Amino acid sequence: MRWWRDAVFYQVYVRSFSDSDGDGVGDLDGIRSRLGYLELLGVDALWLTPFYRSPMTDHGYDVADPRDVDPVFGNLAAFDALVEEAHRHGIRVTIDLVPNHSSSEHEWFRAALESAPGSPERARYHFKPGRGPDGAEPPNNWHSVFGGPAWSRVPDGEWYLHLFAAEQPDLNWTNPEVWADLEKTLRFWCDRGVDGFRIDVAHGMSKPEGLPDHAGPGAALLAHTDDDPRFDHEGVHDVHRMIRAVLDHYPGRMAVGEVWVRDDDRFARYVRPDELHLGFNFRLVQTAFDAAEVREAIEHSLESVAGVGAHPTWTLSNHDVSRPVTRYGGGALGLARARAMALVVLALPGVVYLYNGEELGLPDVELPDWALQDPVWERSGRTERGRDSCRVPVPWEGDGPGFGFTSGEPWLPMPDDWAALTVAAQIEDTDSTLSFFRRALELRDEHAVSAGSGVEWFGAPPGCLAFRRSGSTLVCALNTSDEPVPLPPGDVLLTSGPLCDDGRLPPDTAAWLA
Ligand code: TEU
Repeated sequence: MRWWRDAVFYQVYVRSFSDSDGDGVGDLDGIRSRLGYLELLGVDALWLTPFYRSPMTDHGYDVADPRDVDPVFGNLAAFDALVEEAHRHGIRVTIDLVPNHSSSEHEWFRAALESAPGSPERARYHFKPGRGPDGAEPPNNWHSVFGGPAWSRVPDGEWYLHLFAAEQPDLNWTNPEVWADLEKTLRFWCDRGVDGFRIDVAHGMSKPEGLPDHAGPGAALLAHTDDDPRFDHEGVHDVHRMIRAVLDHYPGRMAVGEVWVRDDDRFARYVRPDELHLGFNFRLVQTAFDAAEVREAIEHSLESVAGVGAHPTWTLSNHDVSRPVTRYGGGALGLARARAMALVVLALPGVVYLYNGEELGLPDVELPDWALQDPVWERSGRTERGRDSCRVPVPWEGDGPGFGFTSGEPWLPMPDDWAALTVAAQIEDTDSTLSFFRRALELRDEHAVSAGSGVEWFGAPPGCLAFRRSGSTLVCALNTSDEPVPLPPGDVLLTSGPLCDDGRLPPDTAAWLA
């Protein structure tokens, strides 16, 4: 049963979605209380970011116990209640797994620190002696994705590897116990009724033997280049085959990988028939609002996954990247473009992931220094502001400070002027971004779902594109040029903004026709 094939997933950044107990942090009961809203919005499934026991250095992506709920988010009973009630609303629940690393508070890492170099406790991580006199230099030149060296030293002089924060030691995927533990975690949550998993850093885990230096010019960069020895190592595909084999025992379960691999053909290897069901395509997150670039990104992405018989997965935003409204220029212009691009991705064949707040047209928030919490801020020596600005809590109703998200102080400050962006302010307004998304999801169900996996492109004026998903009646046209253009033939079903008086499609606008 491949329910996920044309599904619209909704990413819940648990910390920022809905707080039931007034501590300023979102939680599982908070999500449960909003299921009616999610059903109304029309999404098929949720992706919950990590809610496991964690010291929260990286807000849950530092997992101390992958089979328990952190008290700030609730408990296992609250999780079970959420899954059960979500299913009653016809919404599936998928959760986030973090197999590349654990928290430094995980019992394994604590045991490693208490054990001697060369011990089995240390063998679950990457501990190594340093280089240079007294081993005072890190074992290789790798950098952490968050900035600074990827190694930290422990009191006995050994170093351990962490591709992210020092509180996120990388697990050693040559160690059988590490494999067995992930398998146990997969089964634990499948047995509790989850419908699938998002695999964090799905291009990580396996490392090249001997952990050789990074040779290329990318050594000091945060971005992953194709020759980066830290990621996309051949051995990772065995991990995905193991994940797939476990899931195949449970009918209807799926896994989507967070695969930041630029080369389309290398990316497609993650979604081969015996590996992950889906892989996020991040090309559109990195593409400007430009029809030619958008079309190229779509064509390449479709081609690469079709080559392995897989299904594409589109997204415009998540908790790691600037929100589309801001990325596309901010203000009214950015919002118009974000809405237009939403119509493009929702008309494509494949799966779409929305990020909470995208349906409200939320922008990034410029936060004061004192409010910043992302470890990127400190680790980069306060040169990179990090990802907090796209993680500000969802405004539900009324006014600040909590806008119905919390009765207390939200964990990140919410802007004073968000009253017009709340769910309550938008839900009855037929012109709102929320109503626009609801209508788009409804029409997608009627016209585009279960159609073919290809795209037919139509001729379009410069700066524009027009396509139809094969087998579907729905045509999508996008105008990224400076001039109004004629619409393709057909009845207009929905537009991302008003059409010109003469019926043409204005700049920064998309339309669906049938
Ligand atoms: O992100 C992995 C990752 O590679 C990102 O850091 C990405 O390169 C960057 O954010 C792009 O701007 C995942 C999670 O999504 C992220 O929130 C975690 O911090 C990270 O893993 C570590 O678990």
